[in-house]
Amino acid sequence: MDLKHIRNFSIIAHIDHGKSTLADRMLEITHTIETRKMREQVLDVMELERERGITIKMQPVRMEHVLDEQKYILNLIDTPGHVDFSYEVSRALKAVEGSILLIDSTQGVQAQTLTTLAMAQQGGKEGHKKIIPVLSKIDSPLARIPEIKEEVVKLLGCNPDEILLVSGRTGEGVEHLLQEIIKRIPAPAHDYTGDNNLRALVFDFKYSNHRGVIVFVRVLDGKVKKGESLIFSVSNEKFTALEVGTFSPEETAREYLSAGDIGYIVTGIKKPGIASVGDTITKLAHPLPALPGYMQPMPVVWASLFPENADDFSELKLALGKLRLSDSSFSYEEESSGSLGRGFRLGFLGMLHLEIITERLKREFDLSLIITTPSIIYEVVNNHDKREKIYSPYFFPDDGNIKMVFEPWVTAKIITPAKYLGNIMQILFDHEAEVGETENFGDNRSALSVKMPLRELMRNFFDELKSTSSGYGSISYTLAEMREANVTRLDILVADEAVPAFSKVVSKKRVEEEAENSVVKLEGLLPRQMFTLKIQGRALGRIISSRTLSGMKKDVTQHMYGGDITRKMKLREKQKKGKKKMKERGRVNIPQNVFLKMMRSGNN
Ligand SMILES: Nc1nc2c(ncn2[C@@H]2O[C@H](COP(=O)(O)OP(=O)(O)O)[C@@H](O)[C@H]2O)c(=O)[nH]1
Ligand SMILES: [Mg+2]
Repeated sequence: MDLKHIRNFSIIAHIDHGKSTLADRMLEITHTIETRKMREQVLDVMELERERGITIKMQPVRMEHVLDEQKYILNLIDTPGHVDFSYEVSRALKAVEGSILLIDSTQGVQAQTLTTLAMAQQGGKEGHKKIIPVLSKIDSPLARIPEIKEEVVKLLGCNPDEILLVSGRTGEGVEHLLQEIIKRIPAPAHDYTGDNNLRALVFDFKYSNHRGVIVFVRVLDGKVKKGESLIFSVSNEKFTALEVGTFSPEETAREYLSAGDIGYIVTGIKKPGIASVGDTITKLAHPLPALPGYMQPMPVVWASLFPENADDFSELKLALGKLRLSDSSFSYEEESSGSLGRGFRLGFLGMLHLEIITERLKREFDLSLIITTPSIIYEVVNNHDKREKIYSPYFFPDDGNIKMVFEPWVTAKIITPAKYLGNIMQILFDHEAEVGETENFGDNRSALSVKMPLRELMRNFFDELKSTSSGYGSISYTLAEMREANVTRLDILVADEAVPAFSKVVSKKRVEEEAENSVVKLEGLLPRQMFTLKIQGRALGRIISSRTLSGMKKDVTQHMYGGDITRKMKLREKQKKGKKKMKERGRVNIPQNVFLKMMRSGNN
């Protein structure tokens, strides 16, 4: 296809503003997906995405549309809206010439609207990334079209007539939007001509057991065909294109991909760590300079994973390698701890990201894992003036050996209806925030600029903001400077022994409350044991919270009615073994779901 007749664009927005639903209607109108195969948010293909009703991974899809008797190729990339997945958005933006900035006409501009817009405005070749403002959900009785239009005009400095109106639910305005995409978004341009001058930007990838790594590419220059010898510019790895194709949205093989296209290349590479997002693919016989890649994402929260059974270490390593091939935004590094053995320290882009990754490890790889309480990074200066980064609370030194501690702060923007400001100020105060400017933001809404410790943001701030603002407040944040912190390590003891996975670093001011919360939560989660045991919180050199979990005397087979005697024997055998293990290790066996539940904030 001639470059003139290709348009590449993404849909960006705050979470739940209707991106995936709008994409559904586009797929229908362009007959990309047969009506009988259509389902809601069809581009959310992952099981977890469908269960939670959110988009986690970006999803490209190729559509065809006719305008004035000319056929156009429209490559759309649907993106996630949650702040933890902004890295997906930033990568998608590099593969396209323009974006639809979708704003929910019942909600108005939200925090992530601003963040994604900022990303779209700074991205783009020669900075000519086009933004089309679109109001969504105009069918809703709650839509406030004139007011929200005004907000958008203020935000973009655009003409009100440039703002389009759509409903993903009824399909109203979608056909017109497709036409406007063709008119307003520039056709792709290229630097080199000639089929051999291939440059393809890797913006994502996935892994298939049979076909190895499948890279998602935006072809900038040249042409690529099945069977050709290619090379990754940065990792310098050679491979043969086993197949090339486009997304419909499932992979559909094609004869070739050429400049302007968005598609995939099957590499056959099975080793992890070779393909990376931001790398450039060129022809082996005709290498070209690499395209500017992507910035490494900055993890904000860390947690360590240990196999429950030490023999599973290599299996866990393999699993992480594979998972990394479908999510390039988490990092992992080997770590060992005296009592937990060998494991990995993982870096995540937020708590939701952490939850998704641990959930996927459990589901997709069936591993039994011990997961430590998530923590942010601290920099500790010890009594010998050595400055050290601490990722895991159980490595956080005792108070006696600390001279100073530093922790990351964030700059955040909160958008809320003005009537909730008072309550929000209260939780901001409670979370040690410094409140900066307040801007009036259209129809009785305010935008607050604040700074707060990342530690406090991670202490359930998102949920508290949601509940104090009846769901209307939204927040986006970026990491800022390191500042001195007044924190200490809190250990949780079970049967007089500290469980490293439950240690956390907390504000000294809140240590009692935190200890009590953890101890009570654990008391509620830990299954009763054969014997009475103590659950305690210890910090600043003393026990500050304590509960006793009474024991039970019970035959483990008691709950089975009659039944299979060999199963009963097995259970008794297991119980014996279990007891032996407890004695050996001198501690209580803690089931995996207890770690998972302790890890999550709140009381779920
Ligand atoms: N009334 C109405 N609801 C919509 C419309 N589009 C999406 N929704 C609803 O808004 C929610 C979020 O939609 P989704 O497409 O998943 O949003 P995304 O997070 O931006 O991808 C879902 O409950 C949709 O049913 C629309 O045009 N009208
Ligand atoms: Mg979505």
